[in-house]
Amino acid sequence: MNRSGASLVWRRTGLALACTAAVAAAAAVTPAVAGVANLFRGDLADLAPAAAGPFDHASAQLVLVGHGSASTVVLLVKGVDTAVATRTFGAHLHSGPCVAGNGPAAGPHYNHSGVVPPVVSDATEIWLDFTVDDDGNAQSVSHVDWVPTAGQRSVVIHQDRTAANGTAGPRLACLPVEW
Ligand SMILES: [Cu+2]
Repeated sequence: MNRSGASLVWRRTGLALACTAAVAAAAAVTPAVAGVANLFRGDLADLAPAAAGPFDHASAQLVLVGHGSASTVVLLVKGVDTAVATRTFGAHLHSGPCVAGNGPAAGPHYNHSGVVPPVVSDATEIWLDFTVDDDGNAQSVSHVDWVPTAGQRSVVIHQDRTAANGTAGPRLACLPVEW
């Protein structure tokens, strides 16, 4: 009887571990599960290597939180050249990968509208424009009522703030966002 009981406890523990592993695996492939957060961090890749730029020594982290069918996305940038303090830069989630020296590789903005041509706005795309402070740091938050699908994606930082039509000038740097 004791041995049977011990066996049952072991089995339950094993099941609990298996469940934990399954949840961790699900979190790695999709943020669509309520309360799941994906974190991406690292040095920014240079998309304009021909000239020195304000993000050449900067790093960033992106937190992508899926809650139900909505997402909250937080971008933190640090190490920006303080010569550009108070300036606002455009930043967006792009559908393609972050490849140093290759701005076009990031592709277009990730767009959720599902129509051609896409409806472009801060509700159909994840826009993360930020203003650099006196210490070379910046942060921004976007909230959308949908969840981006997994893939090799990136956050691209542009030279200008984002215009109403979604344009923001040349691509300066990017952060890989792949899950
Ligand atoms: Cu962009």
